[in-house]
Amino acid sequence: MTRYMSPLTRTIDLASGTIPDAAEVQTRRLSDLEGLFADREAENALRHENPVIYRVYLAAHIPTEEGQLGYSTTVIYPGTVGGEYFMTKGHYHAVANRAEVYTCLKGRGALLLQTPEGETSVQHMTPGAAAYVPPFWGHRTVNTGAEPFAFMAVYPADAGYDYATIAEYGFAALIVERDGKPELVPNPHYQREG
Ligand code: S6P
Ligand code: ZN
Repeated sequence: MTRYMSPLTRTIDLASGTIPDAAEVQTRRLSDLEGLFADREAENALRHENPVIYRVYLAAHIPTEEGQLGYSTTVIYPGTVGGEYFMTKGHYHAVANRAEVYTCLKGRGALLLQTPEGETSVQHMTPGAAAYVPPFWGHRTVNTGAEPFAFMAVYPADAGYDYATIAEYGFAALIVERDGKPELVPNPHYQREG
């Protein structure tokens, strides 16, 4: 007999991108992103302040089994570290062929994607933009605006997270502020995988 899961609804506060009735809120401070910003001196200078870079609001604790979908919102605060915009840690999915959809709710940002071979793609995110993260692409979001940038993610609940590959090799490109505008530049610390 099929065991039916009960349908559920969460409310996204569209003014802020938060989910006030979230099952879990994850707060990521600068110290949680240690070594991910390219300018290590600038990162050190901000170390004692340890600002909150972003928060993830997990709508519900969905079972992490095939067929289920997880969903959450992410709010990235405005700011830069050595000119590099505040951003998420970034990850591949542990089950690498799992895709995902990001819908921008608020603010202005960029979705930076890359293949394991280092091919890069940038998707610009303003409210209403619904971006597709195809299977196998690593993904990171960046707040390129002056206000909080928020988006909703919907993903296979069994996708999981591979943060280790990004921690070891980094992203091939960075998004930095130049003359008040975002610019894509090569990451001097990037090593090709493998
Ligand atoms: C999950 C999805 C998002 C991110 C969130 C934070 O597959 O891509 O919910 O988890 O935006 O980013 P990160 O890289 O710290 O998990
Ligand atoms: Zn993901």
